[in-house]
Amino acid sequence: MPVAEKRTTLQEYVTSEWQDKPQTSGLGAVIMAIAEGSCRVQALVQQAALADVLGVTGETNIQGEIVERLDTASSDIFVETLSQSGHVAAIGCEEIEKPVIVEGEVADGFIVLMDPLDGSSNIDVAVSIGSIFGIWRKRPDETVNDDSLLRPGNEQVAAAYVVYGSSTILVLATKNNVCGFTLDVGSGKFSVTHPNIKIPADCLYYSTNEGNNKVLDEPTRKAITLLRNKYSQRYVGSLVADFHRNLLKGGIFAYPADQNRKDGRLRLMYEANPLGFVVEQAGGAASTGFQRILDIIPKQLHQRTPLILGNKDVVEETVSVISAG
Ligand code: P6P
Repeated sequence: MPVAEKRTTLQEYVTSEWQDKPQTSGLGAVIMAIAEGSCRVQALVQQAALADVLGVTGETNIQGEIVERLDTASSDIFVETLSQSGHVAAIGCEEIEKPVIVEGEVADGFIVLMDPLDGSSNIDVAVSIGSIFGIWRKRPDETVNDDSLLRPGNEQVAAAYVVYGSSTILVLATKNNVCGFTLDVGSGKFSVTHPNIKIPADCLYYSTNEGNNKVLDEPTRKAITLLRNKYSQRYVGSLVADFHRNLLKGGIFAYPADQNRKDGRLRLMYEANPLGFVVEQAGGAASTGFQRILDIIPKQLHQRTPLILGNKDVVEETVSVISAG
């Protein structure tokens, strides 16, 4: 019986990779806070699934209420673990209208923007969902206020997402390094399973809601047709699940602007920016169709954006068609 190799845990990874580097000291504590919160959210997501079975009597309000509670519960969990990390100065969250300013002096504080549970409406059909985090270092000597969170994605120092699927995987990106960790539910520890992630050279999939074709403008409709003619369609309807598959297998995700959503559907600060950071560090690209996502100067915490991200050559080709007018 082969002896299972000892995998590097997330704690060992952040300690060995970052502990003594000034530009990342403290960042490890933020990542471990995300990991701790993810363990707790994963347990809730499983419970909600079981609760859904209990709700089989058709009382959809039970599931509806549980799913709603799950969004709020996930938000509360991550606000708690991040605030207690001792290295987070402020938190922006899809579930919370205003920024959470963490009390007390935080020397080397980070600012975290998060979608604590994206795609939670998929829980009642047992589809993978996820949590998404963008991490910025607060400016030196800055007294953090609401405007401190409106930073362009190109100033992120790290980003992470967790996909709660057939396994629970945390993907962590820092400059030029993307690494995946899988949760051992028994021990509650994440260990390295996907070192040095790079998006494959060949694009296999395109992920878009084909039902929106009727409301796309002509150049965008043409761009989607080109994708349809070249790649296989894979669309879960859960951003993190679609993105994670495309990152590992090669693919492009597109939620462009349309007649009903002039600014797109997805959120800039805690969906597009973090995933745009991850995909760029893995060799891919992220665009609105007209502009690099990470270069957008944000105006509002919850502003939306069109989002096209994945294989760099395919994103660039898609953008050239969309922006040709
Ligand atoms: P549509 C889930 O609600 C979500 O915010 C993302 O996770 C997902 O990519 C998108 O919406 C799906 O939107 O319009 O295709 O249902």
